[in-house]
Amino acid sequence: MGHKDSSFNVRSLIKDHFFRGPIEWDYRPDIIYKLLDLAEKSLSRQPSMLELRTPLVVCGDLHGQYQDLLQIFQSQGLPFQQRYLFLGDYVDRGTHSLEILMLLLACKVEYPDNMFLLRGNHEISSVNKYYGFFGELRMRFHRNNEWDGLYRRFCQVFGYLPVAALVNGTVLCVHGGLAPTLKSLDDLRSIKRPEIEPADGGLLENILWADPSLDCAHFSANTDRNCSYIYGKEAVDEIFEKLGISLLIRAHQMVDHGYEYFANRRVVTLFSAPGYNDSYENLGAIMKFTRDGECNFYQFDSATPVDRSRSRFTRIASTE
Ligand SMILES: [Mn+2]
Repeated sequence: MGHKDSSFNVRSLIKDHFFRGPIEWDYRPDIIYKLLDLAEKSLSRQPSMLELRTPLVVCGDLHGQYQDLLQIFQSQGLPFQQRYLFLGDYVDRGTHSLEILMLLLACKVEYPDNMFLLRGNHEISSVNKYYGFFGELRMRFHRNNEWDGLYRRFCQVFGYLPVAALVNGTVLCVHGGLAPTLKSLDDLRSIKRPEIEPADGGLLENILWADPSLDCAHFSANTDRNCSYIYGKEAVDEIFEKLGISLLIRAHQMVDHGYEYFANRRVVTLFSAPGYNDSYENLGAIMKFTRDGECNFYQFDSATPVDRSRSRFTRIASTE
């Protein structure tokens, strides 16, 4: 990683990130481009809908909170000893989207069967241009206008992120949730990548942006997001039947306790950015599946540089 070192070794990049802890890295653009090339190859080798088995740790939105990502790895195990699925929204809002992407993409390249990264609605150029990531790159790579090319390359690679994961054949994971045009798992399997800017009203856009809601029984326009749908309990029951699934794990919304159930515990929202955006006092949570498919939630407080002693993980009651 040193400036005099022209070689690039993914494993030492990962090791350095874990060894040095929550610091800001002075990445060389050529190293970023090399990692993005490797990550794009790795991501494009895997299908649009991943099919995974437990054990597995599932994590929700990170939003640039790099220290909280490190907390997750420290408490749950490094990615060579533990399998992870992230539900997207790596970038924007927080200050260190770049560190999160570098570490997670490096882990994807080095441990392709232990690191799985779904796409969130913030891994879209028309979103992350305005909510932090673009500005972070512009500020950090203002010399020689390097930020422009880097930003465009990141957005291309985002287009290769898978969009859904099916765990143990019955647990569906997707960033936002359900859509009225989702009729079978094959609809998810056949989403073509790269779709760098998801088409208006298309299935990809809908599942990246959807929210569960008590305000409708079935589906209704998602007026808070200005696109996609809100889905109610009847929509959940109907689509679960069609897809043959028993649980939907999604992220996309800040919830006070880091996780929150909906529709008789058939849907769970998972959010892994505690103290979100420096403006909320929410906890973060992750969901850990044992080999047998049993799951527990772990909640954690934010790891701010001011008071890192607050960092802690609490195991809470298992799901039924
Ligand atoms: Mn989101």
